[in-house]
Amino acid sequence: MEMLLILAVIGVCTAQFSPNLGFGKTSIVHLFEWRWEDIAAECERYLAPNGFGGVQVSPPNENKIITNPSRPWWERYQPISYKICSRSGDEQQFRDMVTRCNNVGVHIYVDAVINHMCGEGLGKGNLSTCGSSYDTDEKSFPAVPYSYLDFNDKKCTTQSGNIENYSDAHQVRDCRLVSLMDLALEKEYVRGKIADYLNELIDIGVAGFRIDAAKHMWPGDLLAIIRKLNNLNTSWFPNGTRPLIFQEVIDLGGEGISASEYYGIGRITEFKYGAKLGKVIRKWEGSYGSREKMAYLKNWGESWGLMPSDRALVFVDNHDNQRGHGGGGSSILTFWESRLYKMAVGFMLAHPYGFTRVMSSFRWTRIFENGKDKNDWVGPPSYLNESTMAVTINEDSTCGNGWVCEHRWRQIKNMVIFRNLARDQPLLNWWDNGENQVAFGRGSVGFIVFNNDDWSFHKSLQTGLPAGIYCDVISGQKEGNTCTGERIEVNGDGFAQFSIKSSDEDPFVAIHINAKL
Ligand code: QV4
Ligand code: CA
Repeated sequence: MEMLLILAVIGVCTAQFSPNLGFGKTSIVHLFEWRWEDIAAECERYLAPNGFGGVQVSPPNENKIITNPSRPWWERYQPISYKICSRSGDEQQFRDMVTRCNNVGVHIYVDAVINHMCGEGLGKGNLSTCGSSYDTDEKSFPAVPYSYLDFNDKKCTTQSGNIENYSDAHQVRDCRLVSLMDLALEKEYVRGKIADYLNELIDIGVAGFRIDAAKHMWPGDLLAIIRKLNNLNTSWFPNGTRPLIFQEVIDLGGEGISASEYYGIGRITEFKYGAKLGKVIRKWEGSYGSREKMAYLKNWGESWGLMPSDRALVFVDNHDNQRGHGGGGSSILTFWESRLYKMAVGFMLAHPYGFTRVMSSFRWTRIFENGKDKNDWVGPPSYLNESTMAVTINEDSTCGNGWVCEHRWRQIKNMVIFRNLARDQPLLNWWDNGENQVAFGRGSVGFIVFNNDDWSFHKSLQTGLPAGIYCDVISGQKEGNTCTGERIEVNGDGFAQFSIKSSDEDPFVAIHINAKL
């Protein structure tokens, strides 16, 4: 009896680390700022057929409409209520998206903004995405409702009321993040309102949550909220399935709060991953003063100071650090530097460490002044009436209307498939030249080779794969029984000859058993 009880408790506690992906799936994609109706269509026409397991969606709840600057993407991080009503669509459209995506085995993960409401000092009004009123002077959000009793101001001791010093854990949790009105999460009432919101989403069919600004919440408060959450909707998930929780804690070291404080609650966004991998692919100086090189990736993972793999949600860039917000710094690679970016995403998807998230962005006009992008606020492509533009699909399967759709880039899409095939396979047959030419395999299902040096690569390597002719899924892909890219012949002993010029458009090659001709 006692044993059963212990097992039951452990079951409840560990389940929120599971990605809750359909069988054989390994990755999700962040469709940043997409409309619900476009996501629904994308699940059916592209994500399901190409092995994507899920979508992280932008915050679905009602937010403050910001007019200065005009409709920045970041207005969605300023909640006014928990009504499902945003620039991405209304509740009906959200429900339709979740249903249609779940029905094709692609799950939805919601960005949950629960640490705060909108910025202070906005006064009184109803300029919100659903027209709900707010009064920041009275600290009142009637559509929840929250009143002045539900905010943290009494606990915060800084002069400004804002976080001033990130080495003081009390400030970081009890004061305002960039003036955003900080909720008193120790209050049962506040916890209940948040849990009601998240439970409504769970009942609609979502599979988990990104917890925005988790570093700014006491782990105990957050855990208390997570414990109130329902199991997932049994129309699509097995009985007793807990929602996946991944917490946004930016821990690059050297602050008062460490990501490890949150290991017990769920997974955590590993910001060191993209920062360090960016340095390696750029061949910048590393922590020890010498130039980083890909050969050092031989022990990539925990040995690099990354958190335990089963706690990590990993990504090359996210919606913040691709435009200079949040953590990571200048080493972060994005679609703007597509050649290096594809290598970084390719490496991430081939390597067994962590649970992987692919970024999918919109384009904006960058204006750099003193190294900072003045247009870092610019919102999604939009029509004159300020509504978000539809994602159109071009004949070559790229996206129109300013949507970048990195997840549709052949190299990235094919590596998502590679990762699915390799999911239970160990990293084997590592090879490197001591510089920036590296190769490794995943069991006997896949093999990848990179040449990030300034000279040609020409070598025979042990792939671990069965003999045959394979199609490189980076320079092309297998279509029917033909290969639109380079062919690689694996001999009976597992060896294959690889040639990669440093001038190649994509200086890497990947083969896997499903790309055998
Ligand atoms: C400004 C000043 C304040 C001042 C205030 C009032 O900075 O000092 O008191 O005006 O005059 C926007 C503006 C910001 C403004 C604030 C409040 O950019 O200048 O404050 O609104 O009006 C996003 C954006 C923020 C944006 C916020 C709310 O990145 O720029 O702030 O949305 O609209 C840390 C955290 C981490 C966080 C990261 C960005 O530890 O949790 O910073 N990341 C998440 C999200 C991120 C989001 C938030 C948290 C907040 O990923 O997108 O911030 O929900 O590292
Ligand atoms: Ca807080």
